[in-house]
Amino acid sequence: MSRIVVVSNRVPVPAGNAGHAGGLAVALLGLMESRGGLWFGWSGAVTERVGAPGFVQRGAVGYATLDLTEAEHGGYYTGYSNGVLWPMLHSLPHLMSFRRQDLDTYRRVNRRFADNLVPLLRRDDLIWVHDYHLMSFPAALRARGVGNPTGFFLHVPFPGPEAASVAPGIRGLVQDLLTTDLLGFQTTADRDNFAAAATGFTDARRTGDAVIEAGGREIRLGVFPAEIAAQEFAATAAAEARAEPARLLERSLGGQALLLGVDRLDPTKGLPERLDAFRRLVARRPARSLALLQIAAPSREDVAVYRRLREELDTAAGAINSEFGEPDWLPLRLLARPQPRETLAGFMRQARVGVVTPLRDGMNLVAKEYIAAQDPADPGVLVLSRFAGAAAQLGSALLVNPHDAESMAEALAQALDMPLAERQARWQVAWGAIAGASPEGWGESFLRALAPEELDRLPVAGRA
Ligand code: ADQ
Repeated sequence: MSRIVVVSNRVPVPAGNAGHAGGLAVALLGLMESRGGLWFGWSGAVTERVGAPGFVQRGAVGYATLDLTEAEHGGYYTGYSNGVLWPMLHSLPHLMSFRRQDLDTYRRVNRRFADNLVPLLRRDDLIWVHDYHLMSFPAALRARGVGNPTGFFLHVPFPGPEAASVAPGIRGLVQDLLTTDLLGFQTTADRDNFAAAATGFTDARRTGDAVIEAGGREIRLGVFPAEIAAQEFAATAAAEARAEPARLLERSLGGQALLLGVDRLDPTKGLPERLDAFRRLVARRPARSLALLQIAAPSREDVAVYRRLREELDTAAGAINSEFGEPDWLPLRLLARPQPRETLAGFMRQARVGVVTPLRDGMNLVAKEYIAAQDPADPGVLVLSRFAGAAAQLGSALLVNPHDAESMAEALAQALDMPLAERQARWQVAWGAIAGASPEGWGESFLRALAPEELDRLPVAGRA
């Protein structure tokens, strides 16, 4: 049976046997453990000495990781991946900051990763590359003679060709991706945008909904929406709603309706726009009737845009509280700290409204987590950006345009006032869309598409 080789920028090396990583990482791990696998990528460390990959074996899974030098980290990770590709792929070109040498470093690091993976490969490995940090990696493997089935999954959106073309270097990277066998996307829109870019930027031809022909080869395109462990998350939420953090939160609310936002502190998540909508909502509702808890975990703090966003949010939050607060009540609680996943599940179950309003998002797993966390007898309402990939599956949420603060405020009010029967009906539809899915099922469907001949040999989701 083929071994799975996962390649991603960060590698969730378990700290010990009891160590665990979050979400999709855990799911992929489950798949790899059942067949044996290798996980390859950056260690997370920045050093001046770059040598052979470090290697750790945990059960059937081996982790091979490389350190980055300071210059590589600055050019490949902070510079081109997060300073150019991330904003472009999320259609926020004004946040791009391009330096020619960063693109060179990006390509060089992708090649160095390939140089270090090649000696570890076996003839029948299935190679699965993840995300925008590694767009030239598949071509680097091919250039080194690797002919194994190779798939690539993009976790973030892909914009239309004109929007994509603003990122210097993107044409070459699209070309590089056409050396794979399978390209996976979160939504059909992302798939179609990529296909348009591929046919526009290169000699490739789209010969079917799910096929591109380039260089005399066929590259398959697939849509694989990322999933959560919905049943498990629902059980956690039900248990955690009775635990200490949720009880303390409830007591502090004293009957106010809770609105909840949970995000990484990132310009794509639409946080200033969300606070603007919330300010308009607060202005219209009686004092002490509601509270927004916005949890925004800092990320990429070495990128200037992210530091400025933090300041902007702090200022906006202060302004809302100083304008509308009372001696005994503040409408907004902004926490720039991550919270344990279980605690978040309990908070989500308590929240009357889940506010998930990114400007753009590949999927947004928080939207799915919020649905999974609800009490079916008395569910809250999800207010969801129509520009999150999740909107394709969760159409029964209140869908909003995050650029329209006024209508977002109206949607928040509608959510707060929604009668029980409508809340239940909307929630049932949303739950129906995610209840049977799992991250394991997601991983399996990608691997089955990559290697159809192994169809019967892959484990089936839900079966032990
Ligand atoms: P992310 O942009 O990181 O992922 P998302 O899918 O929303 O975004 O969340 C990932 C996980 O982090 C969720 O399980 C969430 O609960 C957790 N999380 C978020 N904020 C947190 C906080 N403040 N404290 C603690 N935990 C928090 C990328 C893409 C997404 C895509 C995923 C998976 O950008 O669009 O859904 O990959 O493919």
